[in-house]
Amino acid sequence: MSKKLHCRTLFLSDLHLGSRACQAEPLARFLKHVKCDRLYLVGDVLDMWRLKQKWFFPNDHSKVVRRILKMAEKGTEVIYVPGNHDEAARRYNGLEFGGVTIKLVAEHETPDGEHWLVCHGDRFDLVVQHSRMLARIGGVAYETLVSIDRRVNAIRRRFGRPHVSLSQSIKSKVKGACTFISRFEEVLADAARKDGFDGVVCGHVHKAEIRDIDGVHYYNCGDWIEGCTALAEHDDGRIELVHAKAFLATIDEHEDSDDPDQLEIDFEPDWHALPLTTAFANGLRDPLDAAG
Ligand SMILES: [Mn+2]
Repeated sequence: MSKKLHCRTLFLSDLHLGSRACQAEPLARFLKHVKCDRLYLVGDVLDMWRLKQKWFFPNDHSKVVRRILKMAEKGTEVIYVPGNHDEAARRYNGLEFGGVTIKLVAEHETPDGEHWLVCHGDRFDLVVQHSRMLARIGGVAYETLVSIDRRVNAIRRRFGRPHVSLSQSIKSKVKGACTFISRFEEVLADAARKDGFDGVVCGHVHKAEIRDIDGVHYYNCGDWIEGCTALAEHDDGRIELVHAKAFLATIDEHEDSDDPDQLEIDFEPDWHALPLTTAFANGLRDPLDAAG
């Protein structure tokens, strides 16, 4: 028997299916090893921004969609809360298809009777888009920049040019990005508190987090571009941040072999998946648009 993660609720966000940056292969493998009563997809499931530029939906990405629909078929309640990259799905608020329900925002009730707001979080995005990119530039990148800086300035000196500090300007922007994320967290927790919630579950900033902010629980699912994380709520209400790659590494690789036959049986094509993703990608041109 292969090992499975059994939990009451699983929260995933920022899958970015349809983007080359999405780590769909570990995601599909992870979902194969999860059993949960409820699954929240907390936005940016499909990267329609990328798909609109160029259609990219390889097999691993389809496997994720099929996996989710399979979970729904087997009794998992799937709630899809769209984000900004898949906001076209927002117009289908309240719609249910193949066991997946679309909701602009959701409310989760814990075993202890707490109520948590579940939303992607982009509505609270206070600063411009590139903050997120800057947030990924960490200390290592900074060190590299410093060394580039040195070499650039050595050359500039030789030509009698004044000193420029690339690292200095980048560093101040990285600091700004960190401030942006902590502000995002605070603003979200504050909004949840004002609406009478005990906690908030979100995504968007690609930074997994479990923390309490002035008495409100703040949970961020992270992402599947870099972090590959998920939030699991256990039956006793305990919340755990699951690092999927570490989790997968503990699974018996023999059980989870890449034998194509096994994969084929497990990921038997479900053609519901095809019109679904196509409909989402073409969301803006959907006939339902006309109805408003
Ligand atoms: Mn987002």
